[in-house]
Amino acid sequence: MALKLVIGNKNYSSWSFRPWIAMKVAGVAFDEEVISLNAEDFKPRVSKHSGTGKVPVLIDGPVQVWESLAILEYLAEKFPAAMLWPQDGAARAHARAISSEMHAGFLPLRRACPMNMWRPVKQLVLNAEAAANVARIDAMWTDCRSRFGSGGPFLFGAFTAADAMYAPVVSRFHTYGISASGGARAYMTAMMALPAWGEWLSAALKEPWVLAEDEIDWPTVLRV
Ligand SMILES: N[C@@H](CCC(=O)N[C@@H](CS)C(=O)NCC(=O)O)C(=O)O
Repeated sequence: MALKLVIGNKNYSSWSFRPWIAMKVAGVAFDEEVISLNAEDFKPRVSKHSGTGKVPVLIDGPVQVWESLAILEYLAEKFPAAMLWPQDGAARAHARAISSEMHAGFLPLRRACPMNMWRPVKQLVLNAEAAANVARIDAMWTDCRSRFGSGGPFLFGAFTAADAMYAPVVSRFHTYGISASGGARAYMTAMMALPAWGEWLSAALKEPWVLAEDEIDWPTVLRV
């Protein structure tokens, strides 16, 4: 039976984007079920698979996995050839640490800059807490690229779960015109050039659902 990933809107659902892009880049076949976060039946449909009532959820026969990072761990175990974590132990520990840091943190940035893939690039002046998050992420990306990135354009060279965890942050930096240093900017360019990125983006741009709380220009909705 095919794997199924239950996700929210491609335009807005940053947590959904993480396992989705990892599965696409890894070449894992799966069905997807997209449920708009504001659909009336969102909670009952998602709660059939996850007690949190949140997306994403991965369904693999009788196995149901929620929480984006747990889904990535499940995929890494089930598809070892995809090498979703770096092979080197030190690099793998680092990748897990920055992935956990993302999963647990950066709330000011997430609140100030909701993922919104159809918003045209337009600079936003950040508050001090969000700017501190940006500085930390820029330093982290630059450090990963210089220490572990020699084998490719991603944080640990080849694409890993850590890149999946930061994919929505790349999108936010891009959308809100956040300036990033040279290495971080090159990393963003590599991420946004992934065919999987383009596939997600073109589906996002066609979605009809508008969520006021994620539109920072509300009541104006800027769409490319
Ligand atoms: N920690 C969770 C966060 C999941 C989450 O907050 N998902 C949002 C969509 S991006 C959601 O389902 N929101 C709907 C709701 O809270 O009712 C994860 O990593 O998967």
